[in-house]
Amino acid sequence: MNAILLGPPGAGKGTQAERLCRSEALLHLSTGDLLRAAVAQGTDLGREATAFLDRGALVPDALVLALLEQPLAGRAAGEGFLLDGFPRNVSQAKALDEVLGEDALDHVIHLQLDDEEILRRLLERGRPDDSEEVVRNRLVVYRAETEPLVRYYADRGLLRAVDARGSIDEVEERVHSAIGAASGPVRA
Ligand code: B4P
Repeated sequence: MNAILLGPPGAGKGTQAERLCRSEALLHLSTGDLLRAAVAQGTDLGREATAFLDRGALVPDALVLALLEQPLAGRAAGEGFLLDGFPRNVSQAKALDEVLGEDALDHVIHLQLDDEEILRRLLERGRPDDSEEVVRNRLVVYRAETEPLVRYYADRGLLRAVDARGSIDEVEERVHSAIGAASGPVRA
């Protein structure tokens, strides 16, 4: 299975991706995590990305695509993947189609959450890019740049809408129902 997790900042993409990749044995590719790792390692790419992350802007497409190139090419034969936080705009989606071919995706899971709950969750998390001002900018960027992907993938019959309110376990159950996963959530 190859899938994308789409949704506003703080909807729980990273949280749900971790669980889904465990239960379905998928390769987890989070562009947010890859960018933060590049920043922490002080690579040239990380230094370039810092200013964008700090103000909640999208990092330029070329940098994000460069980060994904190796992990996507290096995946084991037949290994499914979950893209978490990528694509973030239509141009990234088109680049992905070019790299993988248009039939590569099985599901685009769309986590839906209102702005009030997003702010509550992110202010509680408190990552450096989770200040109220930066989160509000990330939301503006999401509506303008990322939300058009909902139509992009709905038109291709790939969109699976998931209500992201409620507990992490409840959302996980909904994700599994939305994709018709045979295995269901893994419980410790
Ligand atoms: P991301 O790393 O993708 O992060 P995010 O959208 O803020 O969070 P996510 O939805 O994963 O929420 P999480 O599970 O952590 O992006 C960060 C930045 O990187 C972007 O602003 C951008 O600058 C850059 N970037 C990333 N990808 C890019 C791309 N492709 N192109 C350009 N730029 C890119 O959950 C949030 C919090 O809520 C956590 O504390 C979690 O514990 C909590 N939570 C989750 N589910 C919950 C639930 N059901 N109930 C209560 N709390 C919950």
